[in-house]
Amino acid sequence: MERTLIIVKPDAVQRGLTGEIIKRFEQRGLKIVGMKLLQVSRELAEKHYDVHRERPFFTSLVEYITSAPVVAVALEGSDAIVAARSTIGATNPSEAAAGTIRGDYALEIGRNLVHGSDSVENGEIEVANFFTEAELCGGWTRDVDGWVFE
Ligand code: D4T
Repeated sequence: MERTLIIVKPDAVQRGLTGEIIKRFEQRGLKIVGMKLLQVSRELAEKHYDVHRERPFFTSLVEYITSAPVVAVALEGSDAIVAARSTIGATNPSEAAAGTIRGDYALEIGRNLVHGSDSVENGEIEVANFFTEAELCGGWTRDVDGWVFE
């Protein structure tokens, strides 16, 4: 099973889209193993977006993610990384397919509503950056798992 970190970003929380976004991952079959509302600190934001530190949009990216509360969700599932990213849609919402979260609810890259980890390795790292082990319910058995996972 893979793990991915989903961040329901400040614009999504402000627009009242939190439930709609989480619903889409849930109905896809991904299992919630951690979830919390938090205000991202500058330190955590810079760590999360460290790979973009030298990019021209880094400052606005950090300001955006720290501007209001977010909902962090740790999801588990077979191919969770690819599955979550296809549900999210292309990074630039203007190129995101209709039916994806960004394609249905967003227009601009700097207000793209949701984050999903981009690799198995980053999924593990990002979940650990946002959750302590005690905050995760890693081992819970979901009764429908046999009807979602083969
Ligand atoms: P996140 O990380 O937010 O889920 O987005 P993606 O995984 O889809 O895209 P990314 O890492 O390439 O970009 C991170 C973040 O930076 C913003 N961004 C990106 C931006 O404002 N301008 C840009 O030109 C790019 C490439 C959007 C997402």
